[in-house]
Amino acid sequence: MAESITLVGAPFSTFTRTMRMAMRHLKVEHKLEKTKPHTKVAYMYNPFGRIPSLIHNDQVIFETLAIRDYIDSTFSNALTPQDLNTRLKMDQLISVLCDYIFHHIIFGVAKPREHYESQKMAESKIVERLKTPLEQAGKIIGAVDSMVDEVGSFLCGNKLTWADYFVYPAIADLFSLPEAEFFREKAPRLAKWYNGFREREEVIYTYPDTIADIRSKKSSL
Ligand SMILES: N[C@@H](CCC(=O)N[C@@H](CS)C(=O)NCC(=O)O)C(=O)O
Repeated sequence: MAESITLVGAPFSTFTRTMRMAMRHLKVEHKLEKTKPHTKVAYMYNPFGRIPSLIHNDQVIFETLAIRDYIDSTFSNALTPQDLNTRLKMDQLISVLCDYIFHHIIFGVAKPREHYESQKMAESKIVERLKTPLEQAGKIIGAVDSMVDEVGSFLCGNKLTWADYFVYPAIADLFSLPEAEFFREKAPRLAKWYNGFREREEVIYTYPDTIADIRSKKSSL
């Protein structure tokens, strides 16, 4: 029987993009069933209505950490380092992304900015409202930066790992905000890594319809 592999998610979703990039890099052929969070389709595969979910033949896997484990165990574990110290660094970065980066930077700055812009709030007022959350976000991104290896092209040094695919989509979206320069200054190692990583084929392939892409189209109008 031919393999059937479907990722259920949306191009703008950072966690969906993580999986799309990783599977493309690992040459796991799959189709993308496009759905937003909290649709009927999203709830069919995830009791919380979140995305992404992975469907492999009759098996449904939701939550990206479980999807990562499934890909490692079923298709290829090339993105998980065998060396304990590199693996610990990778897991710490993924955990930091799912917690601090999401809570304090995405939900603290990026989403409120999106909301204020959709309400046509004046830019000066947005800047004023974001002042305190941005200070907090600056501390967080600075702390993340200190975790990035100084040598090598990847977050964990010379080894491409899951951490690169987890962290990249959120950073790419953050670097598309008017606050990008502030973030780059607070996180020079992340900025350097981002500048190299953004040229990769799987990164370019998954760029259309991301938040960064949508914002770049808006600003060129
Ligand atoms: N813990 C979930 C997080 C997934 C997640 O939050 N996905 C976002 C899209 S990137 C979503 O579905 N958001 C809808 C919401 O926050 O209610 C996982 O690892 O899969």
